[in-house]
Amino acid sequence: MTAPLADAAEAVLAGNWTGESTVPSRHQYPHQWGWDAAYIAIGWSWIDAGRAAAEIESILRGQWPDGRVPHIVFHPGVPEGEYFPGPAFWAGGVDGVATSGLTQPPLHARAALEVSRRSDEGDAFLRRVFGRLVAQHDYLAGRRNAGGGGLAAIVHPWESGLDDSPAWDEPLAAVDLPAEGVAPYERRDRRHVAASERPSDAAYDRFVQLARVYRDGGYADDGQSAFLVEDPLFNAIWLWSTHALAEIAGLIGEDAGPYRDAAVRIHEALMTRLWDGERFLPRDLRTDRLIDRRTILSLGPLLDPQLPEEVAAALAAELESPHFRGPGGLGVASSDLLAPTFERRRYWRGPVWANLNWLLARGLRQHGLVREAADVEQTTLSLVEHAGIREYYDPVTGDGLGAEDFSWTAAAVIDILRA
Ligand code: 9WN
Repeated sequence: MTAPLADAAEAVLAGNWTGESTVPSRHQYPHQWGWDAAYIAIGWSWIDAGRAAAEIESILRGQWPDGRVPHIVFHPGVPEGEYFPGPAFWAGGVDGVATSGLTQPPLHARAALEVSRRSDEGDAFLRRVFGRLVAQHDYLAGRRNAGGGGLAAIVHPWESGLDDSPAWDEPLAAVDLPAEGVAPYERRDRRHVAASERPSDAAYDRFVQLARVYRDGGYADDGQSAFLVEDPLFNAIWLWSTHALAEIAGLIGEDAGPYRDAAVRIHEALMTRLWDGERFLPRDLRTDRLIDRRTILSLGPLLDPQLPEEVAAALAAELESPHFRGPGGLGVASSDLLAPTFERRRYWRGPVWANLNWLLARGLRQHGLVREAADVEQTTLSLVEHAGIREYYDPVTGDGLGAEDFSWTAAAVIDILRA
């Protein structure tokens, strides 16, 4: 693949670097985000290992005493009005670092391991972050085990990272809104991106209401959230990171046993709680039923190295099917191309995302599905080359959508080209 693409990707990361960490995109998301930081650190690791380590240590600076790694660490210099909901809304944080109170997919241990491989610091970086990563995993295992079966539950669609996935339509519809209506708020997300590419107002009302209720309850993980879901992608990422934690422990002379055991437990819970015999589906803990929607979330367990071979093969076949791969062979769609909920241009309701394609390629390769992995990577690179380093892409035309100069897309490109 071409040098100009690599140069452009490096320029995006450099342009989004703030001195301490990297914003997802300058205008749309002017703070540091939870799982973005992990992808971005892996991208930086090929160019500047110091910045890669700083990226991870910056997001971990926002970690709460209970272990949660927040989904946003706010930059103090950015005015409140630049992003909604900003620091004043969340009223959260630690040691002078303002943060949100939600979390996001825990990709950080995996990123830390990858960063350490290209760092001159030897094990010193891993030693600095190990305790914090363990605390993050303990938080998920302890405070988020709402279903009691050993998986982590998310309490808000923003925690999935796939905010308005059709998988969340049903559980979101069941969220009660106040009789007098949701207290007024101002969306800021459509100043730089077309409304047709962003979630609906109805979805936003529920996002805001859920976040307010969680905040007003002191961010207590008491199992009372009106939205309470076990997400296969979130849990698969947690599992993938748990394997990384075991590896990190081994590298720095800590006991890897607890993390190996935890990985076995999460793997078994994924299989017993979210596999329906045909596909992985999110479990709605409010109804204790699986949510029967085909979305990219279901393909996430490819990241589980212990997945039985026939299950991995079923996921790979689903990924290659017309539900996820358009006739033009463009990347993997975020949700079923053939379903009535499919929307080509709207956020997580259909578009192709480079970070998810990157994750799936890693998962496929882990199961020896090398041709399939290379195909996903190559189509991702072509999309980006054709349409620019955007937040997401139309799976039918390949048009670039959402924010411009997007950091995790740049990071995915860099890792695919270099790895
Ligand atoms: C809310 C930063 C984040 C990503 C999420 C993506 C989007 C935020 C928003 O942007 O979410 O967290 O305002 O839409 O859905 O996955 O981490 O890139």
